Amino acid sequence: MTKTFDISGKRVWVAGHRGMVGSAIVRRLASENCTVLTATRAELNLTRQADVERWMETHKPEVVFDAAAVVGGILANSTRPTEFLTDNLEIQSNIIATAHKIGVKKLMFLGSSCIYPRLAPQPLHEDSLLTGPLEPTNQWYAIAKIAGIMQCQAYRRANGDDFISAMPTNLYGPGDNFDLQSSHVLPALIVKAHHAKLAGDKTMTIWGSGKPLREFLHVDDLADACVFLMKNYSEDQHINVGYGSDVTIRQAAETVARVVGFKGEFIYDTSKPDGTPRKLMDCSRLNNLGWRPSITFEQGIAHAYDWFLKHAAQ
Ligand code: GFB
Repeated sequence: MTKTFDISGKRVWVAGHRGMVGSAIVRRLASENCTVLTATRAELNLTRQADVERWMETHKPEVVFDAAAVVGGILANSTRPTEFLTDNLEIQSNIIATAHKIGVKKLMFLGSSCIYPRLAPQPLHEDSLLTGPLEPTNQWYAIAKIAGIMQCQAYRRANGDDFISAMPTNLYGPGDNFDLQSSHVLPALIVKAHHAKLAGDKTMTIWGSGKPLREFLHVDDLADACVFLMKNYSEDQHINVGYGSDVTIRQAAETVARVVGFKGEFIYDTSKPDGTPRKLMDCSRLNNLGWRPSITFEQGIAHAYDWFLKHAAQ
């Protein structure tokens, strides 16, 4: 059952506001009549429970968007398991448990499409959670995110707390990480195509076979969906947030190359992992509530490239 939640006049904490998702939520909240709270890393170490309790007890958020997490692409996920598991478990558990303790009125926990089994039926329906083995390259992150969903459900069931979970598909946009070792695929392709174009290179390298399928959502669409769900969704089950269609990595690279103006060939480095073959989300539950994305993939890539040129290009 859904019910409307009013955020106007409330103190809204965006945990993780320096990240791509958190900063997009802060931008989106500028058009809502609420007080946005943020804490820098220097002010608050989210892995320390006592610090999180102290900060939340002092600042008294009434609404929380939990967008704070250690995130990264396929290589970072598979090579830094302790950060992706332990740090994320600590951060989310501290925030969610303290939100319960201080009586936060509503909390949204943000996860990822990697929570679903590697070979779950496509498109991925929310009911597929915990029906099979995870994709090994991101199992640490996935387990942390699954624990976050369960923690919200536990507080809801035991105490009636209005804690919800939203699971976005692969995201991109302003504020993305453009470091080639730790980034996701789209920012990496933007960097590679940009530098190849400037250097006059005839080729650029793509990891893996280019065949995996990925669904990409612009982070400003995600932020809009998060505010929409905060107002309109109040259920135990997590809810998918996606774009609605997917492309192969090769097609994504072609779009990036077109936008950036790289005209050479792609070389596939198959020593790098492909990861999960496909993770297109079934967003019928979200769509039936009345939300749809508004930024096309090509528009979104042009926007992301423009942001990269202004803020991250070297
Ligand atoms: O975006 P990505 O790193 O993560 O990689 P996942 C997506 C696909 O793009 C993989 C290929 O098949 C990569 O091999 N790819 C091609 C590249 N070239 C590149 C490149 O230069 N850099 C990168 N990074 N990939 C992540 C999970 O999985 O998705 C996280 O690791 C999270 O846990 C996130 O769930 C949304 O889509 O495979």
